[in-house]
Amino acid sequence: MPIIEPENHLVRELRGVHLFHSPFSNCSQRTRLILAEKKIPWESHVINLMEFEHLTPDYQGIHPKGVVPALVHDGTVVIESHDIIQYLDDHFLGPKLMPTTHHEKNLVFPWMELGDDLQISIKTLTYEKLFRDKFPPTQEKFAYYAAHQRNPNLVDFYRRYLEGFDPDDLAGYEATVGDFLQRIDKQLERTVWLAGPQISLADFSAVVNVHRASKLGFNLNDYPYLEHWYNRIQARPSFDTAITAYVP
Ligand SMILES: N[C@@H](CCC(=O)N[C@@H](CS)C(=O)NCC(=O)O)C(=O)O
Repeated sequence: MPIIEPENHLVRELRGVHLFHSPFSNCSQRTRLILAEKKIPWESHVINLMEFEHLTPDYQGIHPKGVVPALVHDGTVVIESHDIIQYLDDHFLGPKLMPTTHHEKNLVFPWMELGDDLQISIKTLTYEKLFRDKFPPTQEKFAYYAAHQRNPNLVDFYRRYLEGFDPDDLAGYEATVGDFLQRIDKQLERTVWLAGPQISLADFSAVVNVHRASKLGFNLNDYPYLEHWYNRIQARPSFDTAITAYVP
């Protein structure tokens, strides 16, 4: 569980639950969903990624990888959205979203791993299809990004955004997201929720990527079991609180 020692010592003074997050970020949405499901009171620190607010020394001193989200709970800093949601489930009252037996947990973990693996596909398609026109990359923005982002992988990503992504890579990412949707649909033909009869962290982990896939133009009607499941999750109050209230 990535509990980290922040360089920015000021966050150690924070009491209660604080989330450093971005409205449209799928990883942030995942953590906000769990906060809402468990009805945990929290303080919001919005980080505007397009204004490069995650590149400030203050924020990079909280999250050493220079991304959102980051959770601070009574001065303890937790990073990585899947670790944050497990931390929240472990440390707070409310519905238990991680099952307790070893066997059941092993049905949840693969969905979270899949979510981590999917991130590069989701991110690249998002930048290409949703951001390129709205937030076009420029040489100046890249220079600023490269000078302030400590994470070399992200600098390389931004360079590829500026120069244009490889069309073969984009096709591969489209296929990967399609496979992900297919895999969810197949699972939901057999079980009510992704990891069995109870809703769990697996569902909340995956739904943010399904939501993004719909915005990226994937046709969810092609996946009937998935679509029914997505409708059920969208009908929960947490979906509005954590997702549509930020970006309709
Ligand atoms: N594995 C991380 C991924 C976090 C991540 O990629 N965050 C994105 C937003 S969804 C970000 O902050 N990107 C900033 C950038 O690429 O400059 C997690 O699950 O928390």
